[in-house]
Amino acid sequence: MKEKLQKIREEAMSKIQESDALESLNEIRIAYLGKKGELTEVLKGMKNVAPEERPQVGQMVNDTRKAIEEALEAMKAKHAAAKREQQLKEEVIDVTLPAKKSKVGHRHPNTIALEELQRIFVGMGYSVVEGPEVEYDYYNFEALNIPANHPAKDEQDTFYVTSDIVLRTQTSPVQVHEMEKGVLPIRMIAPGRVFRSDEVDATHSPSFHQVEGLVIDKNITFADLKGTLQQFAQEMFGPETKVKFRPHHFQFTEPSAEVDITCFKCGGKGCRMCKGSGWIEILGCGMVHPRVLEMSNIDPNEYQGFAFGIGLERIALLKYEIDDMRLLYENDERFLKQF
Ligand code: 2NL
Repeated sequence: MKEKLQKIREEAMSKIQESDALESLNEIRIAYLGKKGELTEVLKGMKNVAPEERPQVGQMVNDTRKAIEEALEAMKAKHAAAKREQQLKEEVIDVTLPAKKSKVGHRHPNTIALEELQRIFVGMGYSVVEGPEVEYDYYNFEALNIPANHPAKDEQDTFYVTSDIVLRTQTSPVQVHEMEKGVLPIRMIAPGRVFRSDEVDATHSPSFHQVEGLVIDKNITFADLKGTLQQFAQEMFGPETKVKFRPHHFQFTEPSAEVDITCFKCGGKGCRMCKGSGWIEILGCGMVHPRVLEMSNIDPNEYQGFAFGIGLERIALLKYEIDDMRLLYENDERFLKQF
C-alpha cells in the first residue's frame, strides 16, 4: 500500500512537471484526485488494511493528496504566468504609430448657399417658415391664381399624387397657409424641396430647392421690392453688384419681373460665366396679385405685398462656379470636400 501510494505520488509529480499547458493540469487532477481517480481508488481499498495500520495509511493518503494538490497549484501559477508573458509579447501595441484619420463631413453647397441666404433675410427681419412637400392642388395652383387649364398644371410638369393632391412645384403653398392665418404683417421666406416632372440634365432635375419670399403690409410698393432684392444681391454676390429688373409674367404677381445681377466674375464686361452679356439672371419676383390676396382673405385695398422665388441650386451653381447641377445630387466625396 505504501509503495503504491509512493508510486502514485511520483507518477503524478512527473506528469505535472511535464505538463505544458493549463488545460492538461485539469486532466491530471481528474486522473489522480477525481471521483474515479487513482488516489480515490486507493481509499476504497482501505477496508483491506489492518485496523491498526489504518491511521498511518490514512495519513499517507492525505499527505499524497496534499502534495499533488500543491504541485498542481504551483504548476498552474507557472503556466498562467508563462501564458501571460506570451500574450504580452504577442499583443504589443505600438503607441507611437499614427492614429487612423477620421473623415470629417462637409456642408453641401446647397446648404452653404441656403444658410447664407437665410442669414441675409433674417438680418432684414424675415422669419423662416417650412411646410409639407405634398399639397392640395388648391394651395399649389388655385390660390396662386393659376387657373385649372394652365399649362403648368399639365401632368408633364407636375407630379400628381391623386387628382387633387400634388408634389408642390414651388414653396408658395407655405406662404398661402401663412396668409390664411390672417396674422399681418408678414415678412417671411419659405425654403424647401420642390418637384417638377423634368428630365435630368445639366440644369434640370425632377427635385430641386426653392426659397420663396413674401412681404405683406400696408403701403408696400415696388420700390420696397427693388431695395430688398438689391440688398440681398449685394450681400450674396458682393457690394459692387448691380441689379436689373426686366418685365416678366407670373400668374401670381402683377407687375412681375425677372432680376439680373452684374456678372460677379467679370464685373459686367462679359465673360464665359455670363455668356458675354455681363448679366446673370438670379430670380423672379413681383407685387402679389390682388386676386391672390383676396383668395386668402386679405383686402388688397388695405394691404399690398411683394414676393420672389429663388432657385437654390442656381445660386449654389453660380456662387461656386459649378457647371453641372447633377454634381449637386451625386454626393461624390471628392466633389463635396472642396467646399
Ligand atoms: C421664379 C419665380 C416667384 C413668387 C414666386 C409668390 C408667392 C405668393 C404670392 C405671390 Cl404666396 N408670389 N411667389 C412670386 C414671383 C416669382 O418665383 O422664377 N422662381 C424660381
